[in-house]
Amino acid sequence: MILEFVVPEQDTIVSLATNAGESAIGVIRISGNLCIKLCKDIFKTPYPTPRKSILKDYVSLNGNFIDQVLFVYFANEKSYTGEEIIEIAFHGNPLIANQILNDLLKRNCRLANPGEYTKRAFLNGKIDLSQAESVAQIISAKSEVEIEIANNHLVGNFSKILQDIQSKLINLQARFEASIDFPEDEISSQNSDEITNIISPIIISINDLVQSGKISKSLSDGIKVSLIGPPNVGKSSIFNKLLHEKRALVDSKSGTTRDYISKEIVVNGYNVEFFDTAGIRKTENQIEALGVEKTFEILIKSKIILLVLDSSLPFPTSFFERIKEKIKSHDVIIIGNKSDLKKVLCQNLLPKHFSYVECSAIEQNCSEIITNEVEALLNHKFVDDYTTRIIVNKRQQNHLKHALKSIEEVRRLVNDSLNEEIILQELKISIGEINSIIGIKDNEDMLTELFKNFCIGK
Ligand SMILES: Nc1nc2c(ncn2[C@@H]2O[C@H](COP(=O)(O)OP(=O)(O)OP(=O)(O)O)[C@@H](O)[C@H]2O)c(=O)[nH]1
Ligand SMILES: [Mg+2]
Repeated sequence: MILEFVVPEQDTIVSLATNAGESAIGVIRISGNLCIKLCKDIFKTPYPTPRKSILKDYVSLNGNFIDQVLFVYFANEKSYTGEEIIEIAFHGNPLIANQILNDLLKRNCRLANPGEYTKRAFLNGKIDLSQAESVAQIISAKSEVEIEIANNHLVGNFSKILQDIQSKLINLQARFEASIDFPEDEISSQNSDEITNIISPIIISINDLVQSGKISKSLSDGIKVSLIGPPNVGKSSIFNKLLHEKRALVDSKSGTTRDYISKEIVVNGYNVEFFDTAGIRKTENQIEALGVEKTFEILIKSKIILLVLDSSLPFPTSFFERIKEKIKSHDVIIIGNKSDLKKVLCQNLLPKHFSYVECSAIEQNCSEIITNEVEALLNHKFVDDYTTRIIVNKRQQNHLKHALKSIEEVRRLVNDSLNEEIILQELKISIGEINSIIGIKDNEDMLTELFKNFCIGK
């Protein structure tokens, strides 16, 4: 492990921890070694019991009563930042917040920078860097699944995997160093098999983590799910049912929808953007033809396609001919709509590898039937494969990719029984990359870049 020497942060920082605006209660948080003095000077409580709310008048330095507040003191060994903390809950008026903040600045505190509390928690060894990042992810998450994943990182499940990889790599490093220092311990071909057996599972687990990075963007941006099908099959009717509002125009004439429309909704924790599109058919109408072109643009961008068919009509052969190449690499759910009418559609003609559900857009349970299918597919696609629910962000993914490259190189060099010094060099690169995810404390530029995206007060 790399030994770090960290200079403790000296300033006592202060900021509003809640939103700046009218609210029932506002909270100001102070972190640093002035806290005990502030308890004594402001609240006449020189020995506050940690983690206990105390009701006091907040009286400013120049003797003015500002507000009746509740304050809580946290001792440094049991606080978020690893320093002494005071949280002051006041009546949620922005004017009161300003008065208290100004008074604290006069008492030698300074305003906190974005993410500075979490940065201090990291520097004081309360959390590692990947956990610090998960704090920001929890706050900015757009879907419940993201919150669940970020919480999983915060409790250290991701860190545990990294530490496990790290300790295996460090053991290997020690072996190679020994064999360089004591050539009689040279890595034999028998040893080389053993080393390959250690490295291969590491490669698999890093590769899994790298792959998980691909989905973090989809989860935060919203997952595009489009309703595609021939005209008049009920795409717009289903779209309205999914949204629980009459958003799209519905008509018995074919070719009603021209421009696509979309709306984001939360489907069982996932942030999903549904698209209603123009029905696909050959048409002389120029506007409708342009609409069909747009449908194909949306189709390409979609993660999931809800292929809507009218189950009361025969299998639409020419429609399938036209789209089969285009949907080949997509996740598709075929929806046999209009199940309230007599079924004519021959299910045997449908591609077997897509799932198929029937529903009726004029019945109540339509939305539930479809969202259950979508959720099952999303769970399978995004979460089930990552049973540990660990999904890496872009920064972590980059370090993992570099680590992977070096470890694969180590495996190749070991198999070819090449020079141990070169192997050791590659091994050290991979250890350095893993270290950068957990966090090296002396890289100020990297820390500044990472914490600047946090909100103030966190
Ligand atoms: N019986 C029955 N009629 C339906 C159902 N879903 C839609 N319809 C009717 O089918 C017609 C077409 O519905 P739309 O939702 O406009 O179909 P669409 O696929 O969006 O059509 P285009 O925009 O023209 O491509 C309307 O008259 C709807 O009322 C259903 O489940 N059962
Ligand atoms: Mg329509």
